[in-house]
Amino acid sequence: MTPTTTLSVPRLTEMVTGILADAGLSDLQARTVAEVIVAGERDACKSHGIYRIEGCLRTLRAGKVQGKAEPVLTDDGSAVIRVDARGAFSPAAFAIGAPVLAVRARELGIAALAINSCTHFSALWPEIEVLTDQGLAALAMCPSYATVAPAGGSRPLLGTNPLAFGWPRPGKPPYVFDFATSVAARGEIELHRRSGSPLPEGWAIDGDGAPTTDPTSALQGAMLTFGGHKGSAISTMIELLAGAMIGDLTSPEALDFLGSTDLLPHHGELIIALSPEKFSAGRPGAAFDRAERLFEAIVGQGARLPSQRRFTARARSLAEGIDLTADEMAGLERLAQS
Ligand code: NDP
Ligand code: PYC
Repeated sequence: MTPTTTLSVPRLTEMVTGILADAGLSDLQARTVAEVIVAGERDACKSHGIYRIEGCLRTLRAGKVQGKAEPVLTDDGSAVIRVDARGAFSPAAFAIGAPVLAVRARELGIAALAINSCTHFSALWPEIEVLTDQGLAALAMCPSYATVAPAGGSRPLLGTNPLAFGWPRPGKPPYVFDFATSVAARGEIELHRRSGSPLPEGWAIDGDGAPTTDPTSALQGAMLTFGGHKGSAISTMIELLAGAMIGDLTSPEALDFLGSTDLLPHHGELIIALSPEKFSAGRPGAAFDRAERLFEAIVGQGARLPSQRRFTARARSLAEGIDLTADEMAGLERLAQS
């Protein structure tokens, strides 16, 4: 059995924050990036956990993310709030924009936060949960860089473009889904490459456009969209709304800007918050009750709700700590000493 080290959530957060701060991130950026990375480990979402630290540091050394930048909020009192990340990592920009987004959504019923010019590598569900914790429904989406072929195509063009949604459940963990619009996140392909395991069929094509289960060929070729033309269209919508519409880079433009998929992508993000209270004219109880009946019917068929696996992992991590393999622990210690 692989030996493991168990770290508490606060201890891992302290280690990751220290690594990022020592590498030159501002206090806000180090703390907010560490929080999303540790949330990934805590909730057993390894594709966006501690393995991402090295990518953050590579991108910082390449000068493609601004570790000391302070994101700037622009609020004209309308439903559209903007944060210019000024090249910082996205979690710092979200931390500055989210409180205003929540207030505005409660006032108007719906509001959107457009984040521009950020380096974005994280899972979206931590942001969604900030909003569902305040009784709001929410959608979040962003482009990435060109690594995914459109359905019927054979070359990278779209990003892995994640889409996340959350619905607040009074007294219960929220209903949240969060997925790449490619068959799997690129982080999953990289984890398969590192562990030497083949990909499931249908995830990717090689540089010649032929199906492949070899992670290295997949990383050099293109990933496929989930659900064929349906995922391809949703991914394109994300390019339009969270790229072109908010005046930021689409995935092919983000790859041109960066010149490499070895670094973390730079682009924007769109987050939309909706108030069930406002949409139901001050009587959200019926909407919440009907939502619960729907969830019960889903679970009643033996299905599970998205994020239940995460919430189970989270409860275990908070009670017992996070297990890291010997390799992962050695990697963290190396980064902490370098
Ligand atoms: P998964 O396919 O692992 O999971 C997608 C969603 O489906 C999750 O909410 C998951 O819940 C849920 N789910 C999985 N299996 C079931 C099931 N049997 N029944 C019901 N629900 C289920 O996610 P991806 O690999 O597509 O994406 C992983 C992460 O990568 C996401 O958090 C995404 O934001 C991130 N990402 C970020 C990008 C970026 O540019 N920043 C780009 C691409 C991806 P559960 O977690 O509980 O299993
Ligand atoms: O896993 O596809 C991915 C990804 C791209 C950027 C951040 N995560």
